[in-house]
Amino acid sequence: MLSKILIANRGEIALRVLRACKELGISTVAVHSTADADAMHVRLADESVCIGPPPSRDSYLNIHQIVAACEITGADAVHPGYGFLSENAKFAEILEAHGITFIGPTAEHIQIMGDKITAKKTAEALGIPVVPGSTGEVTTEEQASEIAADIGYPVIIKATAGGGGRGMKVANNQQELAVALATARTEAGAAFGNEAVYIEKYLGKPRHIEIQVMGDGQGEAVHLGERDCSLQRRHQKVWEEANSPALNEQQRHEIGMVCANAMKKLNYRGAGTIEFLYENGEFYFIEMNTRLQVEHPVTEAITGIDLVNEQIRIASGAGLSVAQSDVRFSGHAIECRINAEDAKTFVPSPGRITHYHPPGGLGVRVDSGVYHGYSIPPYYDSLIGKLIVHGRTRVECMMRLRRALDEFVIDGINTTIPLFIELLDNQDIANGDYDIHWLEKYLDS
Ligand code: MV4
Repeated sequence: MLSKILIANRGEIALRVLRACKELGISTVAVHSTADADAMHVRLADESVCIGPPPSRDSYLNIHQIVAACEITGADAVHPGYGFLSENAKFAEILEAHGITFIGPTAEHIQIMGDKITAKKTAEALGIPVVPGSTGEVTTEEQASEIAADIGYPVIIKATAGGGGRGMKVANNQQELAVALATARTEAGAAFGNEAVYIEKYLGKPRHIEIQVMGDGQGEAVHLGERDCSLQRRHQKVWEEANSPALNEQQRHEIGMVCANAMKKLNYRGAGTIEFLYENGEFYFIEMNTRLQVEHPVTEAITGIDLVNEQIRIASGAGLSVAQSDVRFSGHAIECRINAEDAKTFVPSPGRITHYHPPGGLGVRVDSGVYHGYSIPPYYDSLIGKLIVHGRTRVECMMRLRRALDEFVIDGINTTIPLFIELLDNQDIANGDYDIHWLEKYLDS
């Protein structure tokens, strides 16, 4: 087993990882910027190292400072959390070169999935269903219109270096295609330093459904079911749930096994998420994330499996604690992302929390690094916590969620809590009847 883990992250996820380490009897090292000296994970860690000033590029993204902190403290592994350096292949490579274990997949797998064209080709070769479209980069208008005529309009042009919604253009017909291609290429070049784009059939009203996978890097892999993350605003997830209201047991089993088998063939190591668009009963691969995700607790709630514990086990060579036949799905879970933002305008709201009282009780989990009197610094993402509620049925889960939201007190700043209370009164939400555009349409009206 690993003996000392450096947590290369901040906020609620740093605390989440710290908790898993403590339960395994592994020592922890927190690294933090000067803005995060008072953070809860820094207080609870066995050791802490200040790695720089507030801007992320000078602290949480500073590879040299993090490697130095490993050397100083004698950490033998790094957990990157999500965001920051979690999907940086160079970081994984540098750590391994220093004899430090990166708690995650190989640098090669991070690289493959980071390039969306290569990811899609790889997924297809592994037997995962993909969105119809170009098999590689598209450079000329002639190439583009030939493929578009073949798959039919509307089409979407995406940057291979993009992902997460950045650098996409829709063309509804041949006339729009040339401009869409040219602007997509120019914007991709400017944003990512890589002009390469590809074309797909544009799906009009899909759901975003993702499959959680875990592999041991030795040919064993399991799937842990799906999460429905269709409720998004500007490509930021707002509410995630498992199971998806759209799937039955048979569909869950089928797509889950496709993903687990693909990860076995790939010798995938660690936690991963295979993202699909789901429309008219069909799954279409779009991307794979090679990290732990923000919404992993909903999977933990319905499976009882501690994903961070598994990540650490795998990184230390102990393999998975479960086989596929051990994985059972029980009940329903919903996660609400609590952001320090105005619930109507989404304007960030950093500042001091003058009163803090989190909800509790059966089936209620709060993952957050904030506390009474804590000041949220203005430099980072506005996610300050997550409320995860579990119930035997979706109805019970939603009743419990309403109760937990009513109990939750966070004074002194604005949060997105009122939005969730409002959503619970909506009939489409109650019915699970929503797609990726539902929330933005709702907020516009
Ligand atoms: C699409 C699509 C429709 N058709 N691809 C946006 C984020 C990136 N991961 C993929 N995205 C999309 N890809 C095809 N072929 C619509 C979106 C999309 C979206 C996807 C998931 C969740 C929210 C979304 C909001 C707008 C567009």
